[in-house]
Amino acid sequence: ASAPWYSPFTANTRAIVYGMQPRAVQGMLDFDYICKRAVPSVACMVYPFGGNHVQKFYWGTKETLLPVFASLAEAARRFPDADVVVNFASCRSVFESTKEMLALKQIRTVAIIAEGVPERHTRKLISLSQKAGVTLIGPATVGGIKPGCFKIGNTGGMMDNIASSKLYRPGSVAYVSKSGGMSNELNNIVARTTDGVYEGVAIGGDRYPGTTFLDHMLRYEADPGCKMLLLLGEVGGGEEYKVAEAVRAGKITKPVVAWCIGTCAGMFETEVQFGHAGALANSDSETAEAKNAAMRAAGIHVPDTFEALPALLNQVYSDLVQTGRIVPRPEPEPPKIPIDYAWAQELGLVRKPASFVSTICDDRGQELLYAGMRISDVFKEDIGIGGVLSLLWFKRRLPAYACKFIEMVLMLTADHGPAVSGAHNTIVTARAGKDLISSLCSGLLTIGDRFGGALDGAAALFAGAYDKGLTPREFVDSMRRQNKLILGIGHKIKSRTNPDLRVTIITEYARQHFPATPILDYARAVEGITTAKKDNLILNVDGAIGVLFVDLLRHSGAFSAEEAEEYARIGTLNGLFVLGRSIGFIGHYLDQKRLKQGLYRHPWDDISYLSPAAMGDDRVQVGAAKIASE
Ligand code: Q5B
Repeated sequence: ASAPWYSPFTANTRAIVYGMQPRAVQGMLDFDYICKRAVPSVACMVYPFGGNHVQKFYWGTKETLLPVFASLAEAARRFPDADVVVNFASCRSVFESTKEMLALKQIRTVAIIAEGVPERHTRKLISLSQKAGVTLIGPATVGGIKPGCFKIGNTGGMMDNIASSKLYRPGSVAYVSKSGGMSNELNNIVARTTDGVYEGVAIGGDRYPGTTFLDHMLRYEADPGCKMLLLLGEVGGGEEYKVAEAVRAGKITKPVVAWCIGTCAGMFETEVQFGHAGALANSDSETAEAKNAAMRAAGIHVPDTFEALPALLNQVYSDLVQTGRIVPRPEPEPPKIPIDYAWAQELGLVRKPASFVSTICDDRGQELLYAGMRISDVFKEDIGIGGVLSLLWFKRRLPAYACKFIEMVLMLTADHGPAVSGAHNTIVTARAGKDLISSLCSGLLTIGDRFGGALDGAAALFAGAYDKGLTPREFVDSMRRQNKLILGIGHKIKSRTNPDLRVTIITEYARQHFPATPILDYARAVEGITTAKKDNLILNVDGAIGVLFVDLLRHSGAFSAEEAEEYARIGTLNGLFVLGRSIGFIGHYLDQKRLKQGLYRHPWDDISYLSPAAMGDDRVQVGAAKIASE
């Protein structure tokens, strides 16, 4: 059965929310839940962008899905029982969307939240809504609330506010106001001075509200659930006179308490425009004082000041109780309100062990922080990529010479031609049609002990031998005895006679700027022994960077001995080569794509095809003879 005309909101009301307003919808569902509604009041949402889909919400502590439709027509067709639309469309699109809502036969109530709707549009919508018999609440309103039944959008504020004003169960007092903020104040006052709110509507602060004070007061008069009326008017307009007239004419017989705010306007020398578009007295009759006097004269209970309103409400309510017109109901147990984890955490009510710990970068605040340094300061202080790396890798600022050293390493290792293993693989991958990241990864995955990934190993070997007090000769001999190559020694093309200038540049810089370079000196002494054996067994670029980084970690004063040891152990130094060489690999990838190089196939004449027999391996023939004999 459809609800009576005076009751647009019941415990069965189903609404369509127009616009993507997940917070407002969650607020409505939370309200429904603590009111113990059987089904959520929001049937679905309409959002013209993004197609039909579903959105996840909480129903109490559990999760539920609400459909989102791209068109209002489809939403209405799928939910024929939905007779309320909460319209969150902006002031630009609200006119067209509301017209569409008013044309739907099933819709009985539309709340328009948008502010700044042109008055000519509102007046047209009022005319259309009256023709269609639709209750139009707003524009420029937070909406309204009916405890136990329905809440429009964000009305009532947060759940703790709703609970403290006991809006989860009906009282006897129905109010109408213009302002959403003042509605919250009324919810609070009514809850403290009476048995609570029966229904409350904020009609909005525009000069032409969709429905007026009187429209709602007449509804409340007709509604047997409402025992007492409250009106909070304001300076400007003359709607309060219509309510006074209705009381005088006996159209409203239930006790009415009213106050018109803005009495302070008289203290100003010029006319005062209060917050709402309509809150300006254009004549003496539109002043708050004149309207309060008229309402008082009509028999409405009007206090002397706003501060006296609560006491007056309590007095009128107590009279109704005493005369038996209100029978106070037993107070239900206050509902348990599920609160969102994020909010509970902000209030300091819950804690949980984090799954992740991160100590280098914080993106949560207004400004990104690198190891505590604001990104704006990173640029203000011009710390460069070396400075950024030192913050993100080592969580500290390093001296300028160290940052410069890091930058030199990245520049030196950026590329060493297309022939090296990693660049070769990047090129082959790019030519196989793969994308940048795949090609880059293919190159990076080639980095290892022999190619580009010998920095940490070299650092550990040289520093270890030095710390053990081995002479360079003893170190070389011990490595030979173990049949191990010395990481950081040897190069495919560079040699004593064809020196690697990268090594020269970086070691000269370190000798000039580092406080000490004992591990470099030690490695150079080892190089003296290995190059005596073979010209290409030089301290290579991996080795030079590796040992220099140990010298930096140990002697810059920025690291403890344990930290210096740990950084070498956890692979930090190979990271430098990986980072630097990524620049080159990406360059090779782009180069190949630019040149539109086709699939690479290695030429046969560059492969020695050797059959097992040619290698003196007769296992294939023996196997074949065995199969034949079986
Ligand atoms: N012998 C680099 O070898 C290379 C010896 C050694 C003692 C050694 C080799 C090696 C250690 C790993 C290392 C980083 C494979 C290199 C880099 C970045 C790059 C690359 C680029 C760029 C070269 C001939 C004779 C043999 C060996 C002996 C060789 N290395 N003895 N310690 N380390 N080094 N990798 O020339 O008696 O004849 O049997 O693994 O530090 O990757 O530009 O290309 O920027 O991209 O092929 O610079 O040194 O020499 O293996 O034929 O050996 O020397 O035992 O002795 P080769 P092999 P024997 S920098």
